[in-house]
Amino acid sequence: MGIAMKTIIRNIDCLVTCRGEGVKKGSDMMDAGIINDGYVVIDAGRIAAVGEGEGYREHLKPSDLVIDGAGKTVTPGLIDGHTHLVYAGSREFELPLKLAKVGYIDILKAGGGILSSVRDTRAASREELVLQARKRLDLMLTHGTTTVESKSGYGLDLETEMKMLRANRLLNDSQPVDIVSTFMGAHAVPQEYKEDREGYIRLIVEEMLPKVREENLAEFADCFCEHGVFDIEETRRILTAARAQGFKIKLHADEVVSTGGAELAGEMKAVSAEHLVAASQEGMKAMADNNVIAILLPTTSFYLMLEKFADARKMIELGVPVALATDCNPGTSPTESLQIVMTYACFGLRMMPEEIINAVTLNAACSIGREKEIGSIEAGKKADLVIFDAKNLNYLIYHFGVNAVDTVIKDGNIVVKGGLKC
Ligand code: IZC
Ligand code: ZN
Repeated sequence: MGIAMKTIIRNIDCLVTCRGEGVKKGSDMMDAGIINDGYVVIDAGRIAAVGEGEGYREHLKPSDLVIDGAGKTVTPGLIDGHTHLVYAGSREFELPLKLAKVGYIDILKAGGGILSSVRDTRAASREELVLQARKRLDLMLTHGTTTVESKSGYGLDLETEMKMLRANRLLNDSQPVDIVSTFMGAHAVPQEYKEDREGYIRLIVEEMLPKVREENLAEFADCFCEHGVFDIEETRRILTAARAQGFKIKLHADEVVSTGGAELAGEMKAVSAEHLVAASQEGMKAMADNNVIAILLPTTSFYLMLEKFADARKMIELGVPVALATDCNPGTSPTESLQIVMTYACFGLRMMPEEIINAVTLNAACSIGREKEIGSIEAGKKADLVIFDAKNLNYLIYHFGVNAVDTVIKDGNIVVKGGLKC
């Protein structure tokens, strides 16, 4: 990619800066730092200045690229803090089972669900995985996502987990979207260890974690803490070992039933707990007390046909910082679009547009430890921005099911124009 041109976006009807000191919670989530008639100056891949009205003129040189923001909403590049980006195959054949009300965990227990994706992913080469994931990243980018967290966990053996994490690294180095890598060998117990859970946990703790660390292939470790998957004791053990080996901690907690995952996230001072549809109030309080970020995944609740969504209003009331993500995966949320998630967050989680945009930008950046570099439009940060064809923030969430992206700027370069990848 060439040297980024100095660029000025001016006359922006709705400039949503999401500026702020660190993670936002409580009523601060309503502050999206909106500037009407705003401008942004981008230089050498960074944001050089942000302001209002004609103030951009003092920065303007004849050689600058000038973009007109009339009728547009400009936001920080969207950040997808929870995905299972790298996998082979798909699970559309599970649709009739879902409609027959066979539960997600029951499908898994019968050797389907995650284990079906494990079979496909083990059988695929690293090149095939990269090719398929790159298509998803292209879609993410054209839908406004500029940074994505990507979990392993469809290998459940050393070789395939490493293959997935190496795919993350190759992808990070070969296309515009930045990837933050999470090791999730504790996504399920593989078939061959069905009668020997202890053996699988030891494999994770004694072989997989050290090898992933040695090759520096993941920053975070995650565990699917759920009834019928890994229980609280097993999760505590796996994540304690991960932390001791230098990983930052995340957990899939209370997705279907409450097992005390949110409480454990608080106890362990995890960076984030994710899903939380069935989280207890005590769990939410433990998260608030320990500043654990809730990553909510409303399209997954929709797709699992759960009776309810996570209680975002209660979490915000209790002071839990909330982020939102797609959960992009082949089983429970096959979508690349954070825009869809934003609409579901509004109608399913009853979050306000300002809370929602903070949740897919600054708070999402905090959930992956990148808040110093990305997540808001502030001088000094990376120039990752989206220009939406929406006259204001509410409109962006109200008009749904289609892609509102006009332009995406990544590291100061225009990478999507007129909704199409450049
Ligand atoms: O493949 O089912 N919840 N893991 C935990 C998933 C959803 C992904 C999957
Ligand atoms: Zn997940």
